Amino acid sequence: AAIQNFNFDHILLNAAGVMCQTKEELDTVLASNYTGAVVTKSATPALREGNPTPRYYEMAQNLGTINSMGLPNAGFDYYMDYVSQKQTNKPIFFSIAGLSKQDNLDMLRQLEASDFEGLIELNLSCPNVPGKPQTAYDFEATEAILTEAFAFFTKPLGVKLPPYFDIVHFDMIAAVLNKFPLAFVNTINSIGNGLVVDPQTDTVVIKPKAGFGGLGGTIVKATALANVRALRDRLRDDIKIIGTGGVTTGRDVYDHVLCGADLVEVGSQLAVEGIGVFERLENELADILTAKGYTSLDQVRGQLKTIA
Ligand code: RRO
Repeated sequence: AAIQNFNFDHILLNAAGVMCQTKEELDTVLASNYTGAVVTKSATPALREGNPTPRYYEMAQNLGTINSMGLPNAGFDYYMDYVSQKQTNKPIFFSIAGLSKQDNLDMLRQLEASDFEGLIELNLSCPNVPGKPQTAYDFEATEAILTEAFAFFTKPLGVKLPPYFDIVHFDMIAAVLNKFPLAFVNTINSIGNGLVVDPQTDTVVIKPKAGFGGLGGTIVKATALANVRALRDRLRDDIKIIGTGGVTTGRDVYDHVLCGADLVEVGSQLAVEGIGVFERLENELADILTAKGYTSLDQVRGQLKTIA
């Protein structure tokens, strides 16, 4: 797969937030023989500790995860230092998630002026910072920040989107995104503000926001596929799609590609299973392709059938 001039030798990588907060974790993802790239934890201008713990929980039977991490990260300079000293053949996605438009524009200016030669992912969809709504649910605010960003930004830029749940909203976000020279969109971030109950104790399972948090894993797969498919149908061909959400098996990777994903990210299942997940998923995917007689994922991409 490719995004602009970047080639990816493997379709899988981590989703932002998972195994990417420290340099050691980023090295682990980069060192895997089964990852095509790495994405850094969404950065804010200054280091953040994030929300109080417990702030992450894995549901029984691998149904999924709920988190309200609250954007814990080592700060913009830490990740800039990491990418500037790193020697690697794999593309790096530098994720940023400012708490204001100004923070995002400041970080974009620094990235533009830097020697960083990778891709930039602007996270417009963090659901977990109290008092800060998910920007990409505000179509005017999304258009405003992209307008200001592309007035000076020339490096390959994409956006991380929240899930949408209405056909009109798919139309509206696509109409905004198609106005800009985006390299990619990444869909979906967690389904914001779910709530999980512990049946033994009748309590919520995470502390921040009285138990509300972003959902990931198995239970979000159908929503993720719908968003990948809906955006592939609506966005310009040159805007590539990273499919994220609900990937626990090779079949899930295959389904994302069927719906139009160019690359596929693993979040919850990477947290649950560890770095070995990439080898397992790639092998499971290869077995499916072999069984179906395909020699390349290019034969699968976007080929989802509908019922006449
Ligand atoms: O750190 C988080 O709480 C977080 C972020 Br920034 C995000 O974009 N998505 C998510 O599920 N958690």
